[in-house]
Amino acid sequence: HAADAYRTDLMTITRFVLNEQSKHPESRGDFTILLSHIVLGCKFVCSAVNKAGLAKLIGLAGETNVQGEEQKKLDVLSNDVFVKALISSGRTCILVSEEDEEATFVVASKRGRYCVVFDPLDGSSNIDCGVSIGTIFGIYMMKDGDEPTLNDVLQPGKNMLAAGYCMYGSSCTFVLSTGAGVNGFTLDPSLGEFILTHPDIKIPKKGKIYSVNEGNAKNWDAPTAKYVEKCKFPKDGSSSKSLRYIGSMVADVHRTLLYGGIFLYPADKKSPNGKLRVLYEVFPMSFLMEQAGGQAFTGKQRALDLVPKNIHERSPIFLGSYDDVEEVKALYAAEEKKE
Ligand code: P6P
Repeated sequence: HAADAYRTDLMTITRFVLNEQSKHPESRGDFTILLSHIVLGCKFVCSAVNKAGLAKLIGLAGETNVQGEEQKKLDVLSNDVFVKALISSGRTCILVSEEDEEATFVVASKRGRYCVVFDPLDGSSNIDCGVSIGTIFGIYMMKDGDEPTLNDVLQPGKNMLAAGYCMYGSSCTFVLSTGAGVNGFTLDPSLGEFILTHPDIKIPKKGKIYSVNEGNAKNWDAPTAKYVEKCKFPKDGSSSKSLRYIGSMVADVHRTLLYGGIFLYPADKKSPNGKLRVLYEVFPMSFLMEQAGGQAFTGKQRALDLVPKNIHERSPIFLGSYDDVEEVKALYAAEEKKE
């Protein structure tokens, strides 16, 4: 009867994080408070994105961001919301945003111990055509000492305490890891709560999909070219992989996480470090992939071992199913032997 239609053991993201917190009796709940502010930001952006077409938010804000791309109003709005929410949490000391050239150092009276790196609205060039976009974030604990410095955010990705993304698509999906696996939550707009819908996500060990912008093929290096060729014309008689490329990292990575396969944004002659940003695109997605049983490789090393030198640094990235990334690593290792 009707009552059965309502699940009563609602596991909201807040309850979930509180459960996690209870495993660390020493914690004072600062992380839970920080995360609740990130979740609030995502709920706001979700609502703004869903109304964008109606609210005429689409269109240029007139300025350009550090990437030289024209900022759309939703970019500006999302960045403002996250910066304000994170500062008001009273738990952060440094913020790095894709939209801001310089890091934000939180005023002492509002300062906490966490450093948050984020892309408030990744894939924003897709806003106007309704393709899924998302917020990507990573969280570090500041290093010892009292005064926060840039070194607190120029840490290798393996030092992150947590990472996640929120995808604004047909539904609003929040995927999070705090270092003990990956869990997915879906926003129930009638409750305004994120409900646990994808517990303990594990990426298939091997996938049937590869995801890359083939338009850059003429500029790829040999190992990448060989790998993509292998996806299309496998020598071992196996069937070729399907190509799925949305051009919005959160959407491409979310599909890879759930269905398996590999997402790659390799280096090319024009951009030797690829296109994606280390702190708030490569690291959070690599962190999630490892936590889900996959892996992430830069073409030279494990992505999470990379030590960034500046906050908007880029890196090539190959991430996804463990076995698929292993094949890329073998091709790069073989190339290295030749040199
Ligand atoms: P390309 C979107 O602009 C973005 O930053 C990522 O979300 C996406 O994966 C990538 O760039 C797409 O880049 O060069 O294939 O259009």
